[in-house]
Amino acid sequence: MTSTKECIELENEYGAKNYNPLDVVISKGKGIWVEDVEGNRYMDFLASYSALNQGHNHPRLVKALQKQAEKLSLTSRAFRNDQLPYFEKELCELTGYEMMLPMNSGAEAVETALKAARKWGEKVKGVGKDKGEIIVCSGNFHGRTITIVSMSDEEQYRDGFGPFTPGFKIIEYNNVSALQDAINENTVAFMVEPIQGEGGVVVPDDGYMQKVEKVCRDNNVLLIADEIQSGLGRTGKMFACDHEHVKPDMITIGKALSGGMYPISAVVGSAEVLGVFNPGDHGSTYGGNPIASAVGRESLKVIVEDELCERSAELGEYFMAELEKIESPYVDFVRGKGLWIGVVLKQAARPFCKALMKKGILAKDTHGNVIRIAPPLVIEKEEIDQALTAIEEVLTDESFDKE
Ligand code: IF1
Repeated sequence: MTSTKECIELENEYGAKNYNPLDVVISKGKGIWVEDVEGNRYMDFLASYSALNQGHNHPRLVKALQKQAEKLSLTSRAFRNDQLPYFEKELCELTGYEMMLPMNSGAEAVETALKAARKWGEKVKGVGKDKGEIIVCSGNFHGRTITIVSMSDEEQYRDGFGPFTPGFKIIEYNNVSALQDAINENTVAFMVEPIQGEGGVVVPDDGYMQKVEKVCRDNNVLLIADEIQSGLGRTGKMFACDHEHVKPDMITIGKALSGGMYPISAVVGSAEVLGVFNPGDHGSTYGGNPIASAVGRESLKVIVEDELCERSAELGEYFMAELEKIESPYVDFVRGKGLWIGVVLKQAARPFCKALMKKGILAKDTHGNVIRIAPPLVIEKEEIDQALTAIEEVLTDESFDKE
């Protein structure tokens, strides 16, 4: 019989060591709940980095996947399929953009946006050939391809992977004048996370995105929001940019675009920008395939019809207020938006995540000292209360070493 021990041993023997997961081997999921191979139940407070906003195995998504899989799985984009056109239309209508381009992983959506921005720079803005510059922020996380780690300032993500793609400038996050100062005649785009995930759920000052939008507009620089993690309800609005009524030139979307059912990503944007692509310029074998398109369509409907944005806003506010009431010697402060909360500790968060796991809550530390709390948006208030009891026990347990 499969056991936790056996699974861990097999991974240790055969798997590349690019992860160091908590030692829980999950075999089943439903809503916010997962079960390990020994039958222990846990609340999933990571939700696969917000891919599971709709919860594990949402029945409508399982059905959409099964139904399409029985009919047609892949055509490649050399031929057309009867799902992609509707996915394109529905995503554009939901987001208010003119065009979309489907890919698979988040990193591919980011690469797509970078390519569109560079090409727009050369062909529309009139920046010289190979001269386009793209500005990004310190502490960013946009994925792990060589080009994307070329824009990272996290040493571990880059170490050993050079030479890097040129043409990027890194400025301080949450600093509008740094953006103004970094722009020159070759700047084609500014790419930013409206809230930084990997950085530890870092929420910028109110008005930051609005000011950034104005600076970009005034300088004919594209604003690209990476909403792969922050989008699709996580922060209490469909997109984090909606909190400030900001409309970027492009948005990258991924993760919850399939509710965990399938790797699906997309870029949405104006016709002026995404219109730069001609046949043969860009693509992907699986991008926009019928299963992805069918699942993507249903995922969007679930977000709207299950009112996941509203739930995230309401329950997130409640959760954060209750977390703030916990008197813990270890907690520095709590921050976040919607059901995306960082409990910032004065010390390493991993031992606390391990203790939470023993109490049936799977959460992940980030940025060393932050406990990231981001459950599926289908969570019930009673489940939050149940979790709060466990979280309070852990955060007030005196047996942790104070560092
Ligand atoms: C891993 C972090 C989260 C993302 C944004 C693009 C991507 C991601 C804003 C790329 C991916 C993930 C991937 C996951 C860890 C993770 C992460 F801690 F590393 F930063 F979520 F906070 N833009 N985020 O957050 O999407 O290519 O992975 O589909 O294991 O690397 P992807």
